[in-house]
Parts: sequence; C-alpha cells; structure tokens
Amino acid sequence: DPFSSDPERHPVLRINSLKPFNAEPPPAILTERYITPSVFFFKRNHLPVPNVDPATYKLQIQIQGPDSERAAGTFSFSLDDLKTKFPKHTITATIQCAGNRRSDMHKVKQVKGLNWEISAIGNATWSGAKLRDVLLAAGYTPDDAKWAKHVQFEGLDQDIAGTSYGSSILLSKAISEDGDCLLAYEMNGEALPADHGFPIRVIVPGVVGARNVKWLGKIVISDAESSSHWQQNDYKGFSPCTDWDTVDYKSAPAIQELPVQSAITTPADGATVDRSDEEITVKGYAWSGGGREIVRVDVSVDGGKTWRIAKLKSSDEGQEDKNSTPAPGQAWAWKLWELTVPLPEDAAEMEVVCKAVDSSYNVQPDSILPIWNLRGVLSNAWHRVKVKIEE
Ligand code: MTE
Ligand code: MO
Repeated sequence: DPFSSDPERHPVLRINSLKPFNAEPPPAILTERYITPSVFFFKRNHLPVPNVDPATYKLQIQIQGPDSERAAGTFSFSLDDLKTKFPKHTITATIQCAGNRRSDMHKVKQVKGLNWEISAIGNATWSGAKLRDVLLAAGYTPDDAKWAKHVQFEGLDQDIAGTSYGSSILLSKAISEDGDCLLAYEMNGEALPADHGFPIRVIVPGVVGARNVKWLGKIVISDAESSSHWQQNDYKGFSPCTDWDTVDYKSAPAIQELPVQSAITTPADGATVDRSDEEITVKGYAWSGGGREIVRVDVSVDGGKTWRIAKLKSSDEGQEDKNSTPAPGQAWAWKLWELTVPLPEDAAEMEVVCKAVDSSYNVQPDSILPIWNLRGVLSNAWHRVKVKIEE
C-alpha cells in the first residue's frame, strides 16, 4: 500500500477521499480563529505523501535557456542552505483549492471531481526564503526575462509509474519583489507538517492552490508552462455548454489568480433558530485572488432582496486594524466577517446569503448555472443557507 506511511490526521476532518487523502474541516472551525490551525487546514493530495529525509533533501533548480550555456545551469540547495543562506520572510496567505464549493455546482448539474463543500480553503502564516532570492542565487539574471516566461515546480510525490505532481506559474509573479512567493519551511511557526509539503513547499500567494506545490523537488525556469497533466489538462475553466465530448483543454488558460469568493460558515444550512432569540449572528470568510483586498461583504437574510454590510476582521482582535492593512495588490490573506441581524418577522424560514466585493470591484455571480463547468472549478456564486425559525 503506497499510502501506508501517510501521516495521522485529525478525526474532525470530513474525508472526501482516503487514498489519496483529501479532507476539509467543518465550516464553523474556519471562523473560530483568523489563522487556521494546521491540523484543521484542508488537505488536498493527489498522490501518497512522500517520506522526505530533511538531512539529504536537495532542491534542484534548472535554468532551461535557449543556448547551451544557460541550459547547463543546474543548481541544488539543501534544506540548511535554504534556511541559512537567505533571509527568512513570513507572510499570512490564504490557500484555496480551485474545487472549493464544487458541491454547490454538483447540486445543480453533475460535475467530475472531489465533492468539496466550503472548507477547501484556509489561512496560515508561512515562513521561508523568497523564491526570488533563491532564483537569483541560482544564476537567474534579468536578461533571462527575454526568453524565460514560466517557473515550473515538481513535487517529490509520485504515482506508481513514477510521474510527479507538477505545475507552473508566470515568471513575472515568481521574480517580482511584490509577488511574495516563498519556498516555505514553516507553517504557523512550526516545520511544515507532512501533509502540507515537508520539508519545502512553494507558496504562491493570490494564486490557486494547485500551483502551491508541496514536497518541492525541482524548479525549472523555462519558456514553457509545465507539461504536467495538472497544468495542461486540468484546473481550467470552461463554458456551461462545454461537455466531455467537446472539451478542448488547449483552448483555455490554466487557472492562476482565483476570482472573488465568500461563504457562510455559520449558521449551517438547515439549522434551526428560536423565534425568541430575536436575532442571529452570521459568520463567514471572504477572499480574492491576485492580492486584491476584500473591501466589503454584504449579507441578506431574505434571499437577496435586502442587504446589510458585515463587519470585516483581519485579525482575532475584532474590528479591523487599519495598521495591518496590506499594501495595494498584496492582500494575500482572507478576511473573516460577521453580522448580527434581527430575525425576519412573519417567516418560518429564511435564506441567508453573502457576497463579497474586492478592491477591483469584482463581485460574485448571483447564481451557479451561468458559471457551471464540467470540472466544477471556480465555484463562487453567492453562498446561500436556509435556516428554520421555530416559534
Ligand atoms: N503539491 C504536490 N506535490 N502534490 C499535490 O497533490 N496538490 C495541490 C497543491 N500542491 C498538490 C500539491 C492542490 S490541488 C492544492 S489545492 C494544494 O496543494 C492544497 O494544499 P494543502 O493540502 O496544504 O491544503
Ligand atoms: Mo486544489
């Protein structure tokens, strides 16, 4: 059993698939703390968790240039090199799977993929060397930007045929001072847990989970995107009219930055409240890709007829701390939000809805059908939960 050395996991996680291990926490856990504890952070593995010896670990970096001189450059760094030869940076960043909320799409029309609810997302602090610093130390020069367009990542996790998980990002994101890409060796102040990429994973803040390659073994600077299945033939969006007979993966770009998202973590769908409570507190998360800050979350308790503005939090200290406001374009972390609303009168049931707005004034679509796609990715319609009011 190639999965026999997989690590222990917290029993509260809801398992989507056991081998490989895919699981998410109950939604209410997400809004208990601003930083998601690692044990509750969703786990999305395509393959068995590799057992990497930190003492012998080597990260290979290859510059795949057009001339033989550039192509010859292969460098390798030990874990100790990465920890001691480069300044340590810490960022708080949210990672969301492209398939988060796929179950909402599945409900309206069948899709193919793991049936994630709303918790294939988490917010953690990540510490490590800047990817930019390491690429420069490996011999990348600004002149290479003439031919180099992509940075490919390969994991040490493999299927039985020896194929590794892999993906790529734009070189411009990887090399930018403001891009904040990290070769992370710590999550929430501790060594990366086995499920989250020990000993090194790349953190590409603002970019879909799939590009944040865990158990990183190799980096290639190239003129081409990663040739891996997950870059070429998966993690792409399509029209609602595209089906498995007509889909052409070459026709769509690989998902990088994700669209604006929000969801209600409490109350749960189908919950019951007592009329005598008079009010209800609604909580959730909101996040957008590309470092776009969440500027507002609107909440409705009448299915979207009337709205109120939720209170946003970017820490556990209640009201938003203006000093911790990220620089424009570098809002990598989610905001939690909450709102206490009077229960609607003369109704036995209410539909609670949320929708977020990011700094580019992107909004979430109001319904799922117009964004439905056969793989069930990019599911970010208004989130709706039904709550019964008991007299
Ligand atoms: N990296 C490797 N090596 N193997 C994987 O299966 N899964 C990707 C990404 N990096 C994956 C990987 C996907 S699709 C997601 S959403 C995130 O890791 C999940 O990260 P997490 O398990 O730390 O939450
Ligand atoms: Mo993912």
